[in-house]
Amino acid sequence: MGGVLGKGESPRKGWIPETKLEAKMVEAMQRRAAEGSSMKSFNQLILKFPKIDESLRNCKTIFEQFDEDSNGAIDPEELKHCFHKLEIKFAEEEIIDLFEACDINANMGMKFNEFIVLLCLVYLLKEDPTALHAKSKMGLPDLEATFETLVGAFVFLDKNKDGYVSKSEMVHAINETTSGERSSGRIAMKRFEEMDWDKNGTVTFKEFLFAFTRWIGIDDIEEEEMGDENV
Ligand SMILES: [Ca+2]
Ligand SMILES: [Ca+2]
Ligand SMILES: [Ca+2]
Repeated sequence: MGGVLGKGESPRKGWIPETKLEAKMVEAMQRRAAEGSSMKSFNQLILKFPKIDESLRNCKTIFEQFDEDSNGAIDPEELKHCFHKLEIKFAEEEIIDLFEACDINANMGMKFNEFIVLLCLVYLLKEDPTALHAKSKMGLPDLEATFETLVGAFVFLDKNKDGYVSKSEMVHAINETTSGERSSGRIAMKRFEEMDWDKNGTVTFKEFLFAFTRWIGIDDIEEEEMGDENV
């Protein structure tokens, strides 16, 4: 079957990021992709699920600690305190951009899964070599190792290293893993559709992370949104 991407092709060079934050994310991801990924197969990622799951769940105490009024969500003020305590030196504008990007139901509160996605994006963005805060540690070594795995997984999927995962890249990754089983194409499609939240045909790192929190079951998204699945 055709349509599988070779490593050298880059048909999406001209893809235009929708926001400034997305542009930064894509840039950071392209930089990381140039360094390569230690991930060799999709199975390797799946094998790491339990460890990632455990590490992210442990993050709940951090979440609760920063949810100062204990209302189950982190608001922009609480997030600023959080960045301050973790010594993440982002400009106020950057913090607000991140907040809005991750607050997917737009109620000005970070739920646990949104908070995790946000921290992971921070992890990716803070390695910007031009930034003063480069190489600063978040002081969360266990979590950072997990974020590194997630970045590595995305880099593995993004064969043409443009900072996005396309449908054909997803098919390619799954095919590599399952060595041509009949159902693998369908599995790849399903996984891709689960990830491509805004249905624009391409998956950003943020979308990948949200899908991931759903796969391991730590999302707080209302069930209605996931309803009437066509199996
Ligand atoms: Ca709160
Ligand atoms: Ca790509
Ligand atoms: Ca998308």
